[in-house]
Amino acid sequence: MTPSGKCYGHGHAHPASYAASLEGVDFEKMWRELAPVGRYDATGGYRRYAYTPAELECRAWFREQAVQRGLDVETDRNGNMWAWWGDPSAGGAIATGSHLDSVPDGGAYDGPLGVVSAFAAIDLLRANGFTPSRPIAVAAFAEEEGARFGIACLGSRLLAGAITPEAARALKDDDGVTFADAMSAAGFDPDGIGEDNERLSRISAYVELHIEQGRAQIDMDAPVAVGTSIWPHGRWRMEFTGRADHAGTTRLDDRADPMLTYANTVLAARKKARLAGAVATVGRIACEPNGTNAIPSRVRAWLDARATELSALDETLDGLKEATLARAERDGTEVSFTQESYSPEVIFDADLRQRVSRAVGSPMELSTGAGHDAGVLSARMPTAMLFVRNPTGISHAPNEFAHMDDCITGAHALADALKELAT
Ligand code: HGY
Ligand code: MN
Ligand code: MN
Repeated sequence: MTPSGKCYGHGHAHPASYAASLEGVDFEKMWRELAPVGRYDATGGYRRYAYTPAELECRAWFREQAVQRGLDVETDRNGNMWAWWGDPSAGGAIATGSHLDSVPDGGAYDGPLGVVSAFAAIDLLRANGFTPSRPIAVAAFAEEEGARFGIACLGSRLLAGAITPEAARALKDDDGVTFADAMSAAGFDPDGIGEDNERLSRISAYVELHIEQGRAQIDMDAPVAVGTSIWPHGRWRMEFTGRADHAGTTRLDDRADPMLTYANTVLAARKKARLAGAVATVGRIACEPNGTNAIPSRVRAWLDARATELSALDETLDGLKEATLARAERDGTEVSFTQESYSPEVIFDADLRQRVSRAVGSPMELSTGAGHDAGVLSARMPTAMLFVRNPTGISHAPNEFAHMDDCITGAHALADALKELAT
């Protein structure tokens, strides 16, 4: 059993007392306030893209939660938000939180569950009379999904020095708006972005709670799990260039049709991934000029590829590039691969993982193919992750779901972890 007398590891139905023991904490109130922000009614999914009105409204919600709790709230030079319980200059802080931005038509939980749970955990600790001996911070990292500017975990990468300010400023969204212009338009200073060693030096560990993006916990009947690792994964932009021409009057043999090379590449990606034991996805495509009766001049498509082993990821990419170049040769088209975002395998800090695991009752452990800010920050500090059961196993889609009592169990677990680390 854990300090709070709760047991998270074995998935027993949670006594209604959990909801009662959240007195002073209104998890559901926070959830209800945030839920409508950036929700696209036609699909039920979320469109909270970095520095767009919906995401700025999420930032206002974050600020409100912090102010209501008397936490000092700030936005750092990289657009990441922080709410401090205690004086950050004391150093040795324990940070927790996640992100508020979403993928296109994403679910309600991916990101926000970690931020709401962080505020709820602070409420729980305060309701139980706990005073931390070191500062605790709730963080909401910017552009974690890379849905607008293409690079995952852009805010935490900038903080950690994992991407140069110049490269970040030049990133463009689908409308050609640069990251620099988007930051400026939202009232932030793009000239200030970059590695923030002073801030990093004040934080001794980061614990991120996240909805599970798979089915392991429902199959193991575990409401809470502890993360062990994040698979290596990346994103590559593929550009297929051909010759625009008339769809009706151009003989098949006279065509250099980039759509054909692209189509074969998608099939080859699935085949190479299956053979290598990896996963590969093409979910985003841009066709120019995108006319019904015109052979395209160019097709751009983005590959997301991941694997438990780096060798499997490399094998998938190498095999795909070879197959695609051969096909382009046949089609008379050109193809280029550009790596846009890459995250090496992350093995979470063993000591921190054990401390967190013990504090929450040693629940099941989980490796994940999903990237997180905790993965990026693990290069600069010990990080750990807690996962909350997702009965659908679905994520990055409107049907992503977690039962409220599992969410509350997760908030209790996070509170126990923070209590262990901040004592
Ligand atoms: O794509 C991911 O793995 C994460 O959800 N950003
Ligand atoms: Mn995500
Ligand atoms: Mn996420």
